[in-house]
Amino acid sequence: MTQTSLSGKPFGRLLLTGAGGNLGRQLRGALAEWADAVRVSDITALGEAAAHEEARLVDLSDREAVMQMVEGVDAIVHLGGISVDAPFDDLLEANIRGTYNLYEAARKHGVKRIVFASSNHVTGFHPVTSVLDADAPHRPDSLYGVTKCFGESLSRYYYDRFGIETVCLRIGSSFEEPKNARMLVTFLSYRDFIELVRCSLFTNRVGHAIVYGVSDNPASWWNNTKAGFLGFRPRDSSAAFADRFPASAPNAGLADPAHQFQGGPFVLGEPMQGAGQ
Ligand code: NAI
Ligand code: 15L
Repeated sequence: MTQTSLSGKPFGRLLLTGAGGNLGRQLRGALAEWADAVRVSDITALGEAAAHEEARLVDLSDREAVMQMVEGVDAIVHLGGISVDAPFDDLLEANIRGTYNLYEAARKHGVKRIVFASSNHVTGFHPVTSVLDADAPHRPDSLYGVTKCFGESLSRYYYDRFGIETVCLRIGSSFEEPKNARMLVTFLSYRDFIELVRCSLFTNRVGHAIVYGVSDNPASWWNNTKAGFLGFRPRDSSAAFADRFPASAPNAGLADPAHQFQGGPFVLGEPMQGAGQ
């Protein structure tokens, strides 16, 4: 962890990509406590910048703009990109080229730690009867999931070759509340998400780590024992929402692929080549 703060905060400057999105908006407040300056970035409106924030409207696929955006930061929380399945050409620009641009910029500017928002969809074609850990093979359930596999592999390479540490967060379903029966298993509360990012930034040595981002739910498909060194202890649970989805327990309807595999409805998508196709 870099210690370049003038005020005693753990970081001098953090970069948050995807700051205008669902999770970025949740994290912005917490980052203020952790760094003197927070560079917030997105292609969408970022709202009013707080005194400690530096707002940058940057498309991750723009190599030169990303290079400038990364200059002078100590660590990066990379949430930016397309967060659902989408046409390949769009995913290629935002998630593949964009993540490559970010890691190259990190290498050139000497950034030592990145927290990468991966997804449970890197292993979405594992059956709901399996319990997975960090060593489970990739079984992406969509082109979107494939782009997150790329991010996990890219970050592995940048660690092995250049020593840039990454924690890959295989986030489950992080929203205000679970929206369906599947999310009773995959739910990650906003509070637990923020704590997971905090652990990922503050743990002394992380190397290249993989952790499932999930709250302490009654049922689980994921075992985080191998990421125990991060010290992540979820405090929330989907239990309080269980009575909202009584008819469809997570393992019900096993003939339907959307119930058979962990990725849920993502497993039923079809590859789209370009916008509108
Ligand atoms: P979101 O879609 O609300 O936010 C993503 C942000 O990235 C958006 O504000 C969007 O404008 C920005 N973005 C898209 N393309 C971009 C580009 N080319 N250049 C710059 N910015 C771009 O998604 P959310 O929920 O905030 O998720 C954040 C990250 O976490 C995403 O990478 C997503 O794939 C991942 N994730 C989220 C989960 C969840 O349940 N919220 C579950 C698993 C993964
Ligand atoms: C994801 O990767 C998506 O970003 C999010 O919108 C949800 O669909 C989530 O997975 C999920 O699996 O529920």
